Amino acid sequence: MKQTRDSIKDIWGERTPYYGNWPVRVDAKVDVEPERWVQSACVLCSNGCGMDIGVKDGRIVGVRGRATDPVNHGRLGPKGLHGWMANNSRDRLTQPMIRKGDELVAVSWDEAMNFIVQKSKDLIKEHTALSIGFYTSGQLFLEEYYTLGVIGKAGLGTPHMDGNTRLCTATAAAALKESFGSDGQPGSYTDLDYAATILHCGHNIASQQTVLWMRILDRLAGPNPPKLIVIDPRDTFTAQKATVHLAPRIGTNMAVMNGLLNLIIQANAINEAYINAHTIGFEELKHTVSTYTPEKVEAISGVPAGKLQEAADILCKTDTLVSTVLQGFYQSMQATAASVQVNNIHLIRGLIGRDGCGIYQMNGQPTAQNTRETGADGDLPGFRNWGNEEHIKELAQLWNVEPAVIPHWSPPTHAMQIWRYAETGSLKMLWISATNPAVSLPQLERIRKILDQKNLFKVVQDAFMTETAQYADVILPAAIWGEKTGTYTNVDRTVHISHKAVEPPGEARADLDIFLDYAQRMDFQDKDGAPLIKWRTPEEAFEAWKKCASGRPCDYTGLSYAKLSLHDGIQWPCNEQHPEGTKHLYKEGIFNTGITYCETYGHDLDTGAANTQDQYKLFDPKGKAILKGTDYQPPHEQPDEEYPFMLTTGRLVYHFHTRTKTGRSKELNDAAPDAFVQMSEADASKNGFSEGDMVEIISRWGKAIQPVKIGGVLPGELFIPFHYGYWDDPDRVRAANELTITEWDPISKQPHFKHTAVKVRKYEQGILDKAATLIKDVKDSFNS
Ligand SMILES: Nc1nc2c(c(=O)[nH]1)N[C@H]1C(S)=C(S)[C@@H](COP(=O)(O)OP(=O)(O)OC[C@H]3O[C@@H](n4cnc5c(=O)[nH]c(N)nc54)[C@H](O)[C@@H]3O)O[C@H]1N2
Ligand SMILES: Nc1nc2c(c(=O)[nH]1)N[C@H]1C(S)=C(S)[C@@H](COP(=O)(O)OP(=O)(O)OC[C@H]3O[C@@H](n4cnc5c(=O)[nH]c(N)nc54)[C@H](O)[C@@H]3O)O[C@H]1N2
Ligand code: SF4
Ligand SMILES: [Mo]
Repeated sequence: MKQTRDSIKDIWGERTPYYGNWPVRVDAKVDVEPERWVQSACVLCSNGCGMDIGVKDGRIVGVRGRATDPVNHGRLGPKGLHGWMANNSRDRLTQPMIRKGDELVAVSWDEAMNFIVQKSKDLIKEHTALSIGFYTSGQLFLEEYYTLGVIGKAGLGTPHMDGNTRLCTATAAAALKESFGSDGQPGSYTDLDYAATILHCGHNIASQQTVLWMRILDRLAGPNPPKLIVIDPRDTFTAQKATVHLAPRIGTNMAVMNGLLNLIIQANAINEAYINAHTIGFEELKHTVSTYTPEKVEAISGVPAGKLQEAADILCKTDTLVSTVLQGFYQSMQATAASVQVNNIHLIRGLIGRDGCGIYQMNGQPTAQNTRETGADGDLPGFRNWGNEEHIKELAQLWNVEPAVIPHWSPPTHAMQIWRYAETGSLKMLWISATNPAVSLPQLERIRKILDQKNLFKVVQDAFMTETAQYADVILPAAIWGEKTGTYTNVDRTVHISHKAVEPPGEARADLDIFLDYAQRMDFQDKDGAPLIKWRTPEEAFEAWKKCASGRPCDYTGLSYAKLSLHDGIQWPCNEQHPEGTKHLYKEGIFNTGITYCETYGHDLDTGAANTQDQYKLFDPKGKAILKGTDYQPPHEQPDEEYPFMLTTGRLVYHFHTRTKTGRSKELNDAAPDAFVQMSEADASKNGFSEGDMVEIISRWGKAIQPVKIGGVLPGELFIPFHYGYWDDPDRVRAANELTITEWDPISKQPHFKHTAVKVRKYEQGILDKAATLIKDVKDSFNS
């Protein structure tokens, strides 16, 4: 076995200190010497590191970073280096299955697809297409999402389509739309090469984007190192490197952000010329934040007034700034409102649209950007505005259908509402692709009940027998990364192509082929009676998408499979004006907020009430950015006498989500074999808990049993990683989401995974039933 380093022990590898030009370091791990290398990019987080897949005898045998790729300059992290092992796992799904009685029985593709088609037709006849919903992913390829989007919007005409991106980066999209008029990250990763200050908001980048963190570590080790501000209640790897670490109480981000903005404005560190020329709403914002003195912020958040001042001083003086925002903001109270305040810092200081100034309303999943661009999350493709009739007409023309077919009479149904419709019975068919809601949605007891309903027809399209697949009426075995060709876009808008390297196992098929097959069997037609979907291959799908994206912010018209295969990643918009792609959006200070171009007319930050086109007319920003603020609101569920702790949940460096991939790599799994509950030393000693003691954690929504891990969190707070479900340990109730609350942000509709009030007591064997409702027969799959 050859590897350039043991990335389990040495997560980030050796330093290559720099300022300006990040040196190359090629990381690799191969089991045996490959016969050939196939161009690809990693799919285990939104960083999108360029990598080659090593192939021998028709099997994946390793990976190496691509030295020339602008995203990673050859580097790979532990997940990237080890995650491919899952492809070769012997427990892959290899045949379609249909539930017959209590059994899932292997059937042919014909039988499975005909069954789904018959069911769809029956439902449409009896209940209209509004009885059919789709819950997809941030992990398919662009071509697959676009095809699915067209099926939903122009084939069936159902508004019930969303992705797990709702749990992930709905707030990224919402925050960008509220400030700049459309989705699309303003900056470029190269900003990190020059930035004097880096601000991480609720983002443990050291663990969750290890390669981007290597870039920052290399800057910290080089000349002119940046100052780092980290806002996270826990003492994370990221926080440990901070110049200033602000550790607010869980759920109090808004107060901290208002406090920072207030100090910047009070110090007159604002760029008045920029504000006047390129923004609207400054006076209101100033008024809103004016009462957030450091003392008030300290009272709300626990962040010492002096620390807030220290952070503000850095933000006042810096002439370049890169900010990243992620789940500590997106999955917490006032998610969109707080994330928008990060945009506001950049706008009022004029730190946007040039080298060294980037805002990352971060993505998490590798292809979440494409879910949003193509409309597979329910939005309209090409960042079009569902409230703008002209945008609907454009799509209708492109697809050659009547505008009325495209569901746009109300906002698209968000995932949490789709699950609610399934619960109440108006949704009768749910097609779940590339996501595992039986572990990743909040309040799992409720989700299991919904999935268990006999009158909900469930199609599950996955590569493994997940906790969710156990409930399926039909299982469709999917080919995954490495086994199919397609493109995807990372968080700094860099588009990569990933070529098929090996055949999928058994009869597993690419998601694109499955969706195309469904469209053909359903006989979806355009106005002229021709097939609605006119493409058969990934490349043809990409070409069709280019037409849809043309002239929109995410313009792909200058890209092609040939170009992407010749080059490394290229940043959209890439078109005639920008044939080599675009580093920075909004260079001239002109934003996508014009009334005919914008993706949204905006929302009230408190209630989430949406503006109509007429309301927008009253303040049409005509290309200026929108500064919006509001007051702090506490989380609805506060710790009290009965539930004295605030629980938060999140990730570990070695695992990806519900571990369907990383749990099948022996190295990654050995590095983090089980869940735990993290607790402060003070609380452990007060309650008489020692390291490793099994405790029962109880919320109003469910319970879980975990070993105690002491240190790293504030007193009164707990943390549980959410990766661990039941496929490899059906005997202990351990999923973090047994405990989480069902509520969401009023604008982005992203659930609040980051705060639930809980109590903890010593676990005594026998108090709890085993996870009886759960998986019974997935025992021997692990590490095979
Ligand atoms: N290793 C690994 N990497 C991943 C993933 C993975 O599963 N594993 N998943 C990918 C995906 S899809 C995503 S979305 C990203 C997520 O990446 P992150 O957002 O970095 O991950 P989380 O651990 O969910 O949350 C980040 C931090 O939020 C903090 N937090 C909790 N509550 C609050 C609060 O009230 N305020 C503030 N300021 N912070 C709070 C937590 O302490 C935690 O350290 O990671 C991506 N990368
Ligand atoms: N408590 C708590 N819950 C959370 C979070 C949290 O921080 N705390 N974070 C949330 C976030 S940000 C996210 S992104 C979600 C993630 O939650 P999920 O989406 O449920 O997590 P994954 O395990 O990534 O599930 C992806 C599934 O797709 C399958 N798959 C992979 N590639 C392919 C493919 O090419 N085709 C098909 N058909 N299937 C494929 C995998 O086998 C896997 O079963 O969890 C959310 N839930
Ligand atoms: S940082 Fe993300 S994309 Fe890069 S190797 Fe790690 S998991 Fe893969
Ligand atoms: Mo995510």
